[in-house]
Amino acid sequence: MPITTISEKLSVSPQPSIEDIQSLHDKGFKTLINNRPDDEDPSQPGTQAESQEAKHRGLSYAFIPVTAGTITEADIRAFQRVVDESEGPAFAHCKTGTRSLNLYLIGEVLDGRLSADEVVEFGRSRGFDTSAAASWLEKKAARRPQVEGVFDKRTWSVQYVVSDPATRKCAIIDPVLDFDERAGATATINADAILDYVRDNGLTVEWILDTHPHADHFSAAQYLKEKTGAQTAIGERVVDVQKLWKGFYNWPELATDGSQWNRLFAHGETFKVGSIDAKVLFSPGHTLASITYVIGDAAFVHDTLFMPDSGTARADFPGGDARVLWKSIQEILALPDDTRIFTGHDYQPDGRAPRWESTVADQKKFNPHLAGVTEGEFVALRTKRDKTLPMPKLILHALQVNIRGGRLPEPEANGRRYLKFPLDALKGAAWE
Ligand SMILES: N[C@@H](CCC(=O)N[C@@H](CS)C(=O)NCC(=O)O)C(=O)O
Ligand SMILES: [Fe+2]
Repeated sequence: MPITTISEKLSVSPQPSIEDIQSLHDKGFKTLINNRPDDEDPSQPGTQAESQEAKHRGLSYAFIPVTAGTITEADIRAFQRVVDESEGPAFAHCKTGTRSLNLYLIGEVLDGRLSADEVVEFGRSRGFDTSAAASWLEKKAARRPQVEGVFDKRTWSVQYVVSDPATRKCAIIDPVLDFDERAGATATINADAILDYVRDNGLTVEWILDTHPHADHFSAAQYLKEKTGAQTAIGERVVDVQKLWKGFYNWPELATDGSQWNRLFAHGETFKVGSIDAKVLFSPGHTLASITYVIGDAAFVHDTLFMPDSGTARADFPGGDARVLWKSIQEILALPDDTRIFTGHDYQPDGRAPRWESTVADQKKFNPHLAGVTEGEFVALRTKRDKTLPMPKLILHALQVNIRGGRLPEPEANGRRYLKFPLDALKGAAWE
């Protein structure tokens, strides 16, 4: 049994026999890791026999079976955890040792201790063909969209251009159409800056995505659709928000079938941004229709989680619900720990510069609304805080535009557009 020492904590080897396993303890190993699925060939001992023998010899045992083409990040993290937690050197094997070494190498690159270019040579110099680890890392890099955040300081909103480096196709998420409520003036400063970025980077816009009908700014989806011809989309439950606000605005003529968008996404639906896979999670609680877009390794969570130093979104708008928001957040936090989380607002606590990117791991560890907090505590703190928050200053302006996909009201006979406000419709809202 040729054993190759990889590090102080890890050696790899081809399939050991039961007698070989008996000798591991004397060789100073503390843990046996089996990376080989059972039944690959009839002569292998299999996990039950290996585990029994390991325990008999006082070794810890871990079964993390993988095949070359189906290694997941969870496998890599599980492998790392076992090696880390081993009280001394760990001994890992598959059929030849290559898969075990690949798991190690991918983990080293993901954690920045090794560069992806060094993976093949690392294996070759030790007698292994580790090209499968290199291609795993290449594929992962291709799944990683480039994300450009554009901060709108008037509404503390973050708009995104998410692009696929391979095809140069992109999606725009939650674009803002500028509005000054004092002058009743609209402008396309933010949307035009986004279009400049798209042009300067040679991108083609495939999608204009909204995470929910925003209550604090107009959506620039319609304007950008006219400029780019891209498809607009939002969560399918937007129809419930339309029905709710149709009543508030007393607009019998409003179509409440979501026909104002090109596509309505349901929970679990998938689509592509260029060659990158994207998936939709239904994330209600802040609104009835909120969704999260998971594009490659990046999740656009908009008003669920804010930055870890800022907590979470409010849940007191019509159709909001703190308990439902908690559930949606738990689903987001169940994504892999290194998923990049991009929030939709940053209210710049203590005047710090705006920030919008975190990770699932950061959120779990540092977000004061989540770390060590139970569902009951979350609901209590969210409800208490929401009682103190006045309505966003543009809620009544924004929803009449956003439930129509970012379309301004039609002009009247004089060519001018007018907004309409229900008085005393939002009961119980805090006054500033
Ligand atoms: N002062 C802002 C408030 C905006 C607001 O209510 N933002 C929502 C997201 S649309 C939120 O969750 N705020 C959380 C908080 O302020 O704690 C405005 O008037 O626009
Ligand atoms: Fe919002």
